[in-house]
Amino acid sequence: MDVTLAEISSPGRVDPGAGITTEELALAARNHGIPLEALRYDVTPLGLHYLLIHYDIPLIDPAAWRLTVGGLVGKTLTFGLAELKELPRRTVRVTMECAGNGRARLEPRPVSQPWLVEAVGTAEWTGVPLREVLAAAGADPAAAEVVFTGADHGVERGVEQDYQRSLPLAEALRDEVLLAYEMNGLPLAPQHGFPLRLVVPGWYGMAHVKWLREITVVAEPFTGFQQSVAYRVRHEPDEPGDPVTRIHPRALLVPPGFPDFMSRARVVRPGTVTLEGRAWSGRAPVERVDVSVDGGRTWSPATLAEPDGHPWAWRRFTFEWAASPGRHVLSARATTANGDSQPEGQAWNRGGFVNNAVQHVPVACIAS
Ligand SMILES: Nc1nc2c(c(=O)[nH]1)N[C@H]1C(S)=C(S)[C@@H](COP(=O)(O)O)O[C@H]1N2
Ligand SMILES: [Mo]
Repeated sequence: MDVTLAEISSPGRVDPGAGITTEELALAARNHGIPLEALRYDVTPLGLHYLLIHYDIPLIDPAAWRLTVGGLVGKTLTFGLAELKELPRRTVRVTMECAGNGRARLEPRPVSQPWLVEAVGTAEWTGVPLREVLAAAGADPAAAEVVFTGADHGVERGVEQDYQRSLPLAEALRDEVLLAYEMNGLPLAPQHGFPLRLVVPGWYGMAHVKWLREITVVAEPFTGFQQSVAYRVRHEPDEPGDPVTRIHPRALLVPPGFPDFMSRARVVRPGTVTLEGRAWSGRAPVERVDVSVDGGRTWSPATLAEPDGHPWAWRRFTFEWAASPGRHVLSARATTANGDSQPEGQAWNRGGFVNNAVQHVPVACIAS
């Protein structure tokens, strides 16, 4: 009997049931999040950064690998890895977050990678500014977009594809957009895009195309699957929806005290507990963080670390909490210089994108 891609590929769907499926469990086991205690580090140590991989990690021989830069350019260029490393290099510290972070808390639940809040990490990316490569090829300044193609291949909702995303030309030409070949000072790991990935500071993760093999300058807005079908905020399945672009503000607490193994419930001792966390946004700098220790009824300003010259990375905050015996619910909420903040309720959409609802951390304060 013949079988078609449409038969083996899962449709886009929302699940009114309470429990996640084994398909979602399999995705969650492949694509791990940051252990929340690792929010303590300014730069996420290698291996603790979250991962999101749609298909398989491609096996790439760096000696044979080439990047092609073509489309609306004066001259189509190909680069080997050593040639790219001879171009000007720059390091940028970037907080990256998956657009689906927060999805698993939505009701009904969009069926996909079931992130709670842990799809975030901060890395020091080193590479050549994309604009250098576009200038070398003579990209047409009147072009609309630049399309980035990865070496990974799969099928999604019945559509066979290479992973591809585009950026408007003006975004592609920003100084801090990189073709990165190093992460935290080491060659990219296979799971993070070896040998080369795009890094677009401020944008949700889907824009940072891994395992880059081709860059194409185009005259019309790109309409590939990951641009016009996936990564759109939709309430109805058949509406065009709004594209997901820059990271909305979010603050997360380092889980205080110590955890229960299974439930992850937190235990602290009575007395002064220094709460700490990280806050970020790709839309405007985070300007304040407020903390609640009573389930969001009252809020007090946290102390924000001074800006440290890394405008695309998260900011640390601290808060002194006088913990008394009993049950408590802790929360943190980020606000940007634009007055952009985090909602109390869930911003539901079919894909489960951009759910930056305020986090609630239940804590039991128990005398030893
Ligand atoms: N080629 C390719 N690039 C990709 C992806 C992918 O599946 N294939 N996943 C994207 C998504 S959805 C995210 S959130 C980030 C995750 O990057 P990381 O795994 O290095 O944290 O990579 C993006 N780049
Ligand atoms: Mo993502």
